Amino acid sequence: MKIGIVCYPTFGGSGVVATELGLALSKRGHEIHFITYSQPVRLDLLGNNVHFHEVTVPEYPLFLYQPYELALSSKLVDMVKLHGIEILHVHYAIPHAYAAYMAKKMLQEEGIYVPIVTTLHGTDITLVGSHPFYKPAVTFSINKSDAVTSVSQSLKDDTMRLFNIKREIDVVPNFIDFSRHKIEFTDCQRSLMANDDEKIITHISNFRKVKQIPDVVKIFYNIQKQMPAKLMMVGEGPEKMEAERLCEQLGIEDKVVFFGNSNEIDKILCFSDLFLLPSQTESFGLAALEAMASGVPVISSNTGGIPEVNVEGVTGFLSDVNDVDDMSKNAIYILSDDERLETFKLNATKEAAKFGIEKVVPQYESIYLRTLNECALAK
Ligand code: GMT
Repeated sequence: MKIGIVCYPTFGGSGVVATELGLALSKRGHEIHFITYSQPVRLDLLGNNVHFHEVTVPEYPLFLYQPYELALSSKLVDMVKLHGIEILHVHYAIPHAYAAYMAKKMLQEEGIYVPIVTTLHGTDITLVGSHPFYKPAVTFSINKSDAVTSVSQSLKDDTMRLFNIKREIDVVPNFIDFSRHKIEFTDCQRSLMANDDEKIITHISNFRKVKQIPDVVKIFYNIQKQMPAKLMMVGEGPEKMEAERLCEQLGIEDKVVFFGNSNEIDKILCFSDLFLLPSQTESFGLAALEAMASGVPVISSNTGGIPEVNVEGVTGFLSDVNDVDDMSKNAIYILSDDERLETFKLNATKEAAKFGIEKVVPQYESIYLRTLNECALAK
């Protein structure tokens, strides 16, 4: 199949999922066209079957807001015509599903029929999409997609609850490509980051409010009172400066490393003992799954789709949002006994194996085929 993939090219989970899916599909012989405003951060393999088409938005001073949707839908029309793309898979409803629908309508005028598969990732539904300013357009775009998938059952339920949805939603979970996720070196270089007796706690996110960054710092503060420990804070975002300030206030700044965005997540997770994800809401928690795939147990909130990934008492523990005391207590419980920590690490690896990409890619392929068939019949 010739598949066009639209996504955010940034470090966010939806872009990562879209990129890894596209690369996996290309390895299975499909021709993949990424159409987005810059090369996706995890797209390092431009091969025969993988193409990247940049969407540029010409600046015009009349516009307070430059019209990205317009540029994207025009680019989609051009790329479908130029490369014979058969199906468009858009990740994150806003504004991708909306722009794809416009492209589809423009193409129809020329007798070209390209179905749209929309994957909902979370904040496009739970935080941003349900805002009254966006809701009618998001509802419309979901209902007009030819197939809709969500990354967890919880996100599907949220979508049904928050919007007037008149179509089926397939749940296709996020995944790990273990061939890309393997640790390619034997020495994790742990000694560069911490002494042997120190436990390494890690948090990776886009440092937005929804991630409850102050809770990450407070949980770590409680842990390091009980045992020698270091905190690795990976990512960039609006809450980062405040977190640095909080570390100083608590007098733990020499125990916390702020990495910024990193393409070396595997290396950081390789030397981590515990992962913290105390988010307010999280439709899936790809970062937690990536941690588990590296054998890192997870202390998280019990919100959204996280319970579909982190298994209570097996791969880690889940607490109510904001319950810093409970999360600290659970973290200390796991870390304070080396044998127990080892068991949680093994469990995390085992559980993550259930989310191997080889189980998920065929699900998307069959959704593409089903959609193409349905659309051919409806023509
Ligand atoms: O976590 C973020 O804020 C980034 C966001 C995104 O759209 O890139 O992540 C969402 O999609 C990920 C991939 O499907 C999910 O694993 C995250 O749970 C989800 N984030 C939220 O729901 C807050």
